[in-house]
Amino acid sequence: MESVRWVLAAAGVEFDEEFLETKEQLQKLQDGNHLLFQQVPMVETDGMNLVQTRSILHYIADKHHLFGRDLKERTLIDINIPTIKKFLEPGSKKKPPLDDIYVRTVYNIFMP
Ligand SMILES: N[C@@H](CCC(=O)N[C@@H](CS)C(=O)NCC(=O)O)C(=O)O
Repeated sequence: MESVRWVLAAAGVEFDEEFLETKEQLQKLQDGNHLLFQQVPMVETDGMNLVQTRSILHYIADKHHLFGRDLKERTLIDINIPTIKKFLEPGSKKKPPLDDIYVRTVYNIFMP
């Protein structure tokens, strides 16, 4: 979910967050048919209940022109999303290996 907050912030979109703190809150969403696969995160936007983190990221980034100018850029971004999620998200338990070329590549792309 952190990555969804990031892309919303990068896009300058203001949003309200609802944190689920009890099983009953999740159950209520599931029972109300709000979640396509019965899982969160879910983002309500443009009349849709978007689920699946990567799809949410794609939608918001594409809508706000943050998802590359062409197919090559989009693919580069797409390739790097799992690495960003794994290593760079706050709270991530995995730390980037010092000499990992993959991680350096991501840093160079997003933090040149
Ligand atoms: N593939 C989903 C996975 C989402 C997921 O694992 N959600 C967990 C919470 S972090 C969930 O809703 N668990 C409740 C359940 O499966 O009943 C995504 O990428 O968003």
